[in-house]
Amino acid sequence: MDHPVGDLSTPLSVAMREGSRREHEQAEGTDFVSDLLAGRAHPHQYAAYLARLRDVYAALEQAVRDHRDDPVVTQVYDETLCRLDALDADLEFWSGPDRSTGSPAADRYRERIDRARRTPLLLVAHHYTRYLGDLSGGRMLAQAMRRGYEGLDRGGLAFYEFDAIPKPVAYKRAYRDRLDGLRLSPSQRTAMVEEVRSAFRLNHALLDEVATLGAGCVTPRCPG
Ligand code: 1FH
Repeated sequence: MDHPVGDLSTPLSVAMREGSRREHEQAEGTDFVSDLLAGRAHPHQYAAYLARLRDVYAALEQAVRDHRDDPVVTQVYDETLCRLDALDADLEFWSGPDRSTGSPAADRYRERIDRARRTPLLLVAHHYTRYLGDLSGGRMLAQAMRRGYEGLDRGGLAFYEFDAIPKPVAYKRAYRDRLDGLRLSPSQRTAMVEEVRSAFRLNHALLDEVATLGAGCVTPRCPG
């Protein structure tokens, strides 16, 4: 069935998913993701990925917290989703204390999130893109990484563990229901879907940036 984004009879959650399907496929198909799924990405690359995510989540989680009383943001706000502590634990495992990023892709992503503070509705687009992704594909990624890398039974995958959310499928369903309960104008819906698409593209650019860091590195165990 076709679900035009501006059509008010299409549930918002469907418009967001369908409207970003292509961007999702493109982000999922990046070299870094294939390398990670195959256990080929260098651990330093994964550390660089985590460091970038740390920048992004620091901005996202602070923005959402600052706007948690906004009538729209309050619908998705959930402190148990917060990933900053998990990212710090994983960074410790993969890279030690060096957290410097100097990443143009992470900077652009952060700037976009900070811009959305002016229209808190759009913070929900960023919230949706990251956390529903972490509760979906993120778990598959963790499974593949457990097969592809040694020592992950001792840590390193905290980012994908949501202790307070034992049933991610039910959580995602309830989350989508809350999105669908929002009363948005057609232009707000369009803006929301566009922000989701843009969030996916920013993730894609971030993944591509990490992929370039692996160039010239033949084996996951190579030094440096
Ligand atoms: Fe995803 N994702 N995703 N995903 N994803 C699914 C749903 C969402 C992968 C598979 C799936 C990213 C990455 C990967 C979202 C965002 C992002 C579903 C459907 C699958 C199968 C689950 C369902 O039906 O409930 C795989 C595999 C990935 C890489 C290994 C990245 C790009 C996320 C964006 C930042 C979102 C928002 C959804 C929810 C859609 C909905 O509305 O239901 C990924 C790529 C992860 C690179 C890490 C690294």
